[in-house]
Order: sequence, then structure tokens, then C-alpha cells
Amino acid sequence: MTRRYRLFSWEFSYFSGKVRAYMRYKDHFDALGPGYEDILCSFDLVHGLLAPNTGSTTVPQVLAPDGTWIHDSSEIIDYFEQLYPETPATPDPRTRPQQALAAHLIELLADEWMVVWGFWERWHHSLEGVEPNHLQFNLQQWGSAFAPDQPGRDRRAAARKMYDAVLGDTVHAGLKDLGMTERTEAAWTTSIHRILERLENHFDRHDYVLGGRPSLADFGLLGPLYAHLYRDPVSGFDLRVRYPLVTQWVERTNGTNALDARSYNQRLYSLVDGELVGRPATSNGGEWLDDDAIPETLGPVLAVFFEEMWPVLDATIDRATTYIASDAHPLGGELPSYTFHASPGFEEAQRNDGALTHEFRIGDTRERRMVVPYHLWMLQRIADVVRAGNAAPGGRATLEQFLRPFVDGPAILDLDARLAGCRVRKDGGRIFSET
Ligand SMILES: N[C@@H](CCC(=O)N[C@@H](CS)C(=O)NCC(=O)O)C(=O)O
Repeated sequence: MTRRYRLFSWEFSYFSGKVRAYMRYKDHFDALGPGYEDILCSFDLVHGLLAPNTGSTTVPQVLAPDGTWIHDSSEIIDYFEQLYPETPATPDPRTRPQQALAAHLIELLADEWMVVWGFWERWHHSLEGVEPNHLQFNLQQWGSAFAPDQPGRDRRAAARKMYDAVLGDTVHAGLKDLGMTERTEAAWTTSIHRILERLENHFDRHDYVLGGRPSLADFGLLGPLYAHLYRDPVSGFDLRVRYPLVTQWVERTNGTNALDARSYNQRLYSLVDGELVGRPATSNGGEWLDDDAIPETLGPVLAVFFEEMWPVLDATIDRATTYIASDAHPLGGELPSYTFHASPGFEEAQRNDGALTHEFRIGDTRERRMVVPYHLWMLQRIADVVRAGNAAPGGRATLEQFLRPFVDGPAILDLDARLAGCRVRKDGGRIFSET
């Protein structure tokens, strides 16, 4: 029997939720070759297997049957989409330029902007004295990776030991690195609720982001929404009572326990002359909207990307370009690669007023945060989508029209040129400047 793909993941991990749901979706339609096994990635495996192969201790990572390692959730999805184009999750920019661009923008918003609040809600509500508090649940979930073979309470105790020794300091320093401080906490909270309200409105009309079938945008959004906002008890309660449609969408996109949510793997039935007659269970006939249309209710969600995240990406491009050209960095040399905290060895550059930090605005407050060079790699992917979309008949005009309503929207059309001084290359989990 052909060996299956091996997905190394944690149930409690943001980016694992994104990749797992994607692989489950493709596999359901037999569009993932030999299929996959989802492997709980104990810390023994992180340090003994993943790090030596990809230079990174983060999950998810995938090992292909031919021995290839694929790292970073977006690269994993791109890899499978190219290898198994049947039942695509990523709209083809040559035929669906607007939907392709919208899906990539939503993915970036979900991966690298919503992450700040998702990271905060988990660890803030684990702090002593903060009520409501889910520390015990949080330790229990982390214990599965620290001591998978131990009995239940011992798993939790192992996580507590790690939390007291290193984990607690790492996560709370990481939140500061991302510009989540006492000063900005309320503004970040307002931001996430604005996104959730707009999604609730969208899912009233459409079962998925682009219509009746999941796409890259849905799997991206599952990053913040599954392991953090849905599963963590404090935010999970809030999500269920305030955003029941978003809650159902989580179950629907995961494709599990979703009978009342309707899902891609389900049909609804009517009785016609005593016979069961089936139909797609999801909205829009179970398909993305026709003619590359963007659902009207998606515009307000995309607006958050342009109003809040784009200025940070713009500053990232400026700061990274200056840093790469400076004596502090040898061209072709390594750059920080982590999303959740300053990368080991780059603390001086990524903290305080370091060369890889910048001021940003969230709501009415200002703070400093670290530059994340992985954002540049994500923007390069978006520049590729724009290039392919422009080449489609009428593509340039379509994209211009799509982007015009957003603050600074047309800047996306010039991404290629903007990135000229800060192009990066990704090798496994490590990032280097392009020579
Ligand atoms: N850019 C990566 C991020 C992966 C990542 O940061 N994973 C988290 C768990 S969701 C992790 O392993 N964190 C450990 C750490 O930051 O040290 C992706 O898209 O997969």
C-alpha cells in the first residue's frame, strides 16, 4: 500500500486547524492522492524529526510519501493544489481573478492579523486573577504534546511545568512583540468583533466565503476560528452565544459534527412521490458564485484588511527594505521567520526600537510591533496572483474595479514593484533575503 501523507499537527494549533480542514476536504473528494494520517506532534517529534528536516519547530508540517517536507500552512496548500488540481480550493486567477485575489487577501488577514487577538484570548484568560479563566483547559490541551503517553492529570502537570519554566514568558513576550499591550487590548478586541459581526452577516447569506463551497479563504479563517475562538472555552462561549452563524460555519468548514450546519459532504433530501431526492446541502447550489462574482457581504470583511492590516504591511515593506540594504544584514542572509514572537537571534532587531520594528495604529491607539518577514513571502504570493489575473482577458480592468472601493486598494496592483527591495526566499521554515 502506498504510504500516506503525514500531517504533523496539534489540535490546539491555529495553523494546524487550517491545514487539517483543507486536507480533510480534499480527501473527501479523493483529491489528495493516497490520503493522509494526522499525527499528534509530540515535542519529541518536533525536536527529533521536524526541526532537523526543515529548520523549524513550528507545526503544521507535512511529510510526503517521497520524503519531501512541506512547511508553512500556505505552502502546504499550494503544494497540494498544484499536485492535485481536482476539486480546487484556490480559485484559478486566470479564470477567476477577483475570487482568487479575495481569497488570498482573506487568508492573509486571517493568518497574520487575526492571529494577534487569537493568541491573546488564549493566554490572557490563562493569567492568574483574570476572570473568566480557562488555564486548566489550556494546560490540558498543551499537555497532549508535552507528555502524550501520561495519564490525564500528569499531562496537565507536564504543561504546567513548561508554562512556569519557559512557555509563559515566551507567549507573553510574543504578545508584546505583536503590539498587543494593555494600551491596545481594547482596540484589538473591537477589531475582532467587527470582523466577526461582518462574517455573521455574510454567513446569513452564503455558507462559505465565496458561495456554497469552501475555498482557501475559508481554510484560512479556520486558523483563528477553530482552535482558538471556537475551542478555547472563554472565547468559545462568546462565539457560540454572539455569533451562532460563524459557529456553524466552523463546524461546516471542518466537515465534522455539522449535520445542522450543512456542509460540503452532505446532501439534503426531500420526499418526491415517496422517493428520497437529494440536493446539495449548502447555499448557492453547492458552488462558488458564478462569473467570478464577489458576494456583496464580503466587501466589509475585505475592508478590514485594507483599513487595518495594509498600513502594517506597507510599513513592513519599508522597514524590511531598509534593513536588507543595511550593514546589519548580508544579502542572501537569514531573516526572522516566526509569527508569534521575535525569532531567536533577532530579539535586538525585533524588540523595543529595533531596526525590524515599526509604529502602527489599531483603533485610536498607537503601539510598536515587530516586522514579520514571512509577511513579505505572503505578499509575493499575492503579487503572483495579481500578475496571473492581469494576464487574463480583461483581468487588469476587473481587478482595478474590484480594488477601487477600498482605502489604498489599488496599491495591491503595484505590489511587484513595491517588493523589489525586500524579496525573500523560503527554504523549509526559514526565510532569507533574495540575492
Ligand atoms: N507560518 C506558519 C506558522 C506556524 C506556527 O507558527 N505554528 C505555531 C502553532 S499554530 C507554532 O508551532 N508555534 C510554536 C512557536 O512559535 O514556537 C504556518 O503558516 O504554518
